[in-house]
Amino acid sequence: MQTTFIMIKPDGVQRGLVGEIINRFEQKGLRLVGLKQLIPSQELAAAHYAVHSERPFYQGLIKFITSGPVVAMAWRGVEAISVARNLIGPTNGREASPGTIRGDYAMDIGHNIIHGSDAEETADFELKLWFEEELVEWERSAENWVYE
Ligand code: IDP
Ligand code: MG
Repeated sequence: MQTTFIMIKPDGVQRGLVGEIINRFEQKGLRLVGLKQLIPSQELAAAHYAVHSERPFYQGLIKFITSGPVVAMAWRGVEAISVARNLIGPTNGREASPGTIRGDYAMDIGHNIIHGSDAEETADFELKLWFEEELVEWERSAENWVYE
């Protein structure tokens, strides 16, 4: 089992895609173990995107992520990190395949609706950063039907 950090970015919230996106993760069979809406502070956004701090798009990215509410989530399942990345699709919405979240809803590389952790170490770091210890431990009864 892995837990991955997923964030619906301000464009996804403003465009009314919160329910649609949660639905996709839920119906896939992942278990929701953390959920909150917040307007990220400068500090939180900077910590989250620290790896990109030298990139030319960094200032614009921080401005975008702090511009309004995001929906932060934690989803758990077998290989949840790669499963979620596959649901999300590649960074550039124009290149993402239909059927993926970015492929279906995004036309831009920056405004691309959603974030998902890319590895176990980044998932651990991001979950701690956004949720500290607030994740919810529970068993999803449907998992007996999701997994053999
Ligand atoms: P990812 O979200 O698919 O993992 P990363 O390369 O980690 O993509 O970049 C983090 C975020 O930074 C992207 O989701 C996107 O919002 C933004 N970003 C990445 N590359 C560009 C760019 O070339 N121009 C503008 N924004 C970008
Ligand atoms: Mg990334």
